[in-house]
Amino acid sequence: MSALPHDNIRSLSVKHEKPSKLKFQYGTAGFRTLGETLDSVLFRVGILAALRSKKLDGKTIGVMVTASHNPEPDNGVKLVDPRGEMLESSWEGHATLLANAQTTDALLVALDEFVKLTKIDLSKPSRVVFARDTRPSGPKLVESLVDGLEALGAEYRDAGVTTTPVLHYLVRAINTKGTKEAYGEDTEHGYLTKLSDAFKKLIGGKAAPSPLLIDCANGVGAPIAVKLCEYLGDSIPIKLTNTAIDTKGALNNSCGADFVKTSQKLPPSLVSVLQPGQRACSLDGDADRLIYYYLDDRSQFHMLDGDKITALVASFIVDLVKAAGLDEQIKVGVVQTAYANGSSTKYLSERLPVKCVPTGVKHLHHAAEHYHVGVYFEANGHGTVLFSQTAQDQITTHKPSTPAQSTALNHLTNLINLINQTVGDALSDMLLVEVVLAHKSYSGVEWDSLYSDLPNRLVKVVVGDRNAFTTADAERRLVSPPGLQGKIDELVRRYDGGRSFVRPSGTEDVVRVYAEAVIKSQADELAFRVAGLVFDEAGGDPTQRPK
Ligand code: G16
Repeated sequence: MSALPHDNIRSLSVKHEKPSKLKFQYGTAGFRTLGETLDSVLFRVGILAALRSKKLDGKTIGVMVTASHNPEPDNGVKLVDPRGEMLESSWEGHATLLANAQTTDALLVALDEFVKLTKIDLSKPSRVVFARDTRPSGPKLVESLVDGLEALGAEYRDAGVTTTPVLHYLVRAINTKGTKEAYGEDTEHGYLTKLSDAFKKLIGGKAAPSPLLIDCANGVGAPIAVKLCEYLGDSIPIKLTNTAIDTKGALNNSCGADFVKTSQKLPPSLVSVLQPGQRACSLDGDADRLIYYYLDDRSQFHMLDGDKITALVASFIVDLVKAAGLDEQIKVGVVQTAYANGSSTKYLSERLPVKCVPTGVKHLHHAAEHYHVGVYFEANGHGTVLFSQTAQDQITTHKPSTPAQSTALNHLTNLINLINQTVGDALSDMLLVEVVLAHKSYSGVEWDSLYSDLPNRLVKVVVGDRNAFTTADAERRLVSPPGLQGKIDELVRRYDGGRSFVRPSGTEDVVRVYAEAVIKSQADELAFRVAGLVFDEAGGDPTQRPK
């Protein structure tokens, strides 16, 4: 094929016309908005995925249909590159451009220009694997996606209803099949086997863990967690809750990782279920985020978020690397965002190199690749650990000189298999946390006491145009609107231990405000005062002013 099949694209594109007036944007996690408006976007993403595969010589590209932690009526779509990582950022702008071509004619012109600009050889094959979460709008959107794939004659595989991390795993497994970097069998069974086998080896010989309660956010994590429990057998007692994937309106509703992290409290459905001292965790709607928590003896809620997971996991890996006799060769580093609690950054920086990057797993992932072992978690519980090829080679070839070194090397090898290195994976991360807790004989209390979080508050501000807010210095400072950062600085100075920043969301049409201070009431006050500044600057409706 030396030119795009215009007739084919045209005949299918007319079934998927772009709604006039709507503007779409490929943001932090792909396109994300009300599911009922996304038909044309999915069709065009199908075409784009096929072209991405052609550009990469027929490698398999992933497409995930999900809106993750967002409310049930939302939906979204993101592309996954061949190694299971997020779409290369230079293609995000192209995706936005194609999604906004108003007519089929305009789309064809934009596609021709795009193929020319990016020098895509249209004679190459194209292969795509896709999946969706449990949202009611999913099946229809997948049909639109398939039309886009068929418009370009792509080969495709439907991975069905599964989690975002499983889809990322499949992409990597398909593309590495039969190579020395083979990632595992390219099926859900392969994924579950890989994780559960590694877990059983790591937990072997340790005291049986106490029961863990998992809040599945009434999302796609539920059916996959049910299957995972079968593979885990009696290696860990797990009780699943919020598994109602067929109940309308239940998804992410007063449950799930985002609810817990943002409201800093138990999902109401767990209040009469969770016992003091018992560990629990929440997944989000597509099971790529994880937040732990427990109630103390006085039934006080304690949250163990992405920062606490970083502290726990990074120190465990550092200790293993040392015990294996590889501490000269393998350096462990951490990546965070501005949302990381100030106490966590202090705790980690005293022990390891720490880098701060803008929000979005893609930024953290790329930064983590610069370490031998890179541990990254956003405070919202989205993250993983990357072992570079150099580190993996050191671990497999190092000759242990003592039994202790040999054990540590085995543990590191099993960790590499346990951790889904393609992207944040709530279920894999949950198993990782359980391994560390078992090895350290920690309950939630000991884990929590690694450092004390500074009180903090996150506030959303609805503004007319979130793109009027631009940032620098890993989102820690506002560049525009001009003058606003100065006013924020002035406010922050009045609060003991005060810190605050403002950034436009990449997944919702809002501006986010984060604040922390030594005292909870002060963190709340600072957040609302900064939110007020943002609101006034954006000229919002006075009745909607954040209070
Ligand atoms: C997505 C991204 C995360 C990001 C989150 C919130 O998460 O993958 O990296 O932290 O959105 O982003 P924002 O503040 O820009 O809206 P998920 O779990 O929704 O895919």
